[in-house]
Amino acid sequence: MSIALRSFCIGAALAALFAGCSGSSKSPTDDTETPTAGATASGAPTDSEKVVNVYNWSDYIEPAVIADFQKEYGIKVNYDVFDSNEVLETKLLTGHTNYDVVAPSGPFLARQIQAGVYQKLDKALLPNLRNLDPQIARNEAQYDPGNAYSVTYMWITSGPGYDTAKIKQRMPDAPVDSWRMFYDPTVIAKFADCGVSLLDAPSEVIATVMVFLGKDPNSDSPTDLQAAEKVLMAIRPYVRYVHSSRYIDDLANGEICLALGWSGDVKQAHDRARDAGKGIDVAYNIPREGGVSNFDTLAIPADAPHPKNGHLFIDYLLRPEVAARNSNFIKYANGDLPSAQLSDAVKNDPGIYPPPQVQAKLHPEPTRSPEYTRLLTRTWTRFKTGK
Ligand code: SPD
Repeated sequence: MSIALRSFCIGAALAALFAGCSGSSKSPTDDTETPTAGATASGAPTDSEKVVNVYNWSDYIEPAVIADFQKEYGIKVNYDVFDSNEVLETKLLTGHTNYDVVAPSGPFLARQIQAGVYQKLDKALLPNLRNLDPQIARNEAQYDPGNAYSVTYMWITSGPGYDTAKIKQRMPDAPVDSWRMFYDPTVIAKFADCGVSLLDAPSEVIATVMVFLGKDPNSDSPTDLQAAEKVLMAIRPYVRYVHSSRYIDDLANGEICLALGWSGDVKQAHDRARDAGKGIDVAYNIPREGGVSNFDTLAIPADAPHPKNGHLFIDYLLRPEVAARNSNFIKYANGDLPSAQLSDAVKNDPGIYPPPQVQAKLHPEPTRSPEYTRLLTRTWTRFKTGK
């Protein structure tokens, strides 16, 4: 989709959101739900159509987990992926997505709940809620009070992902654990030739620029936003592209040497590079200045055609062994209490499960107001187009 068209869609969707599109356009499940026609061996109800439609972030599940759910329950999983909250939000606000389970990040979840996009979870259908880490659930409740509409799937940070050899070659004392890697023009300029990418996640990236500037990442001041835009425009000439999933393979293959990426995605790039055996080593750091953290959640749209199957799928993902398999594979911290099946390598990786002193320096990504979002969208378009 072109930037212009995407901006229009987001603008239209946000206009609907903040005009209160929740009312009549979001039909409750009652009028689309198929009658209960079955139950699992343990008695959990299923929908009559043996299908569940899932829309999740790309590179965010162990593929065999999907296959195993299908085998166990005889329910077919139609699995689509996205790599941007804005894309998910546009679809949800348009309605009739046909999805039963979606994975919005916390700040987006919060405003989508306000817009009436989701149905409350039926907690009786989610016995594996008992496995959730209560502290994580409390933290996520800032976006979903009472955890009424969502569960935490994974939680994440963002920071520099880099090819250790190429960075060292160009700058032996590179500040690899600092936002200066991106936002100091004299530093990023050194890596322009080997390729730098940034996430296409305006709200989160702006929050990281605020951290770099020593400003409040929650700031909704237009003056602060202008200061952040100035930083971004100054580094634009050194950024090869702005994209939220392409960098995984590009880092692994040596197509780029530095990416502002999400923790687990960079770790996956590390694994892919190792498996390719071409001698590329990819590393990830949470910047010492502090960073931005986020929750990706699982929720059920109000008009989901198979809400019982949706609950069953969410409950399955909350099983300790399934959550651990996913984290071991995708390298993100899950919302469960650490279980025996979580590998030591993942559990002890400070880039995946940051120690308390690092967590103390993480700022949860804020939920943006409509006014701020409009300004931010304009800033972001100027940044992406370089004009
Ligand atoms: N490949 C999975 C990436 C998940 C990223 N979640 C988005 C967080 C938004 N702040």
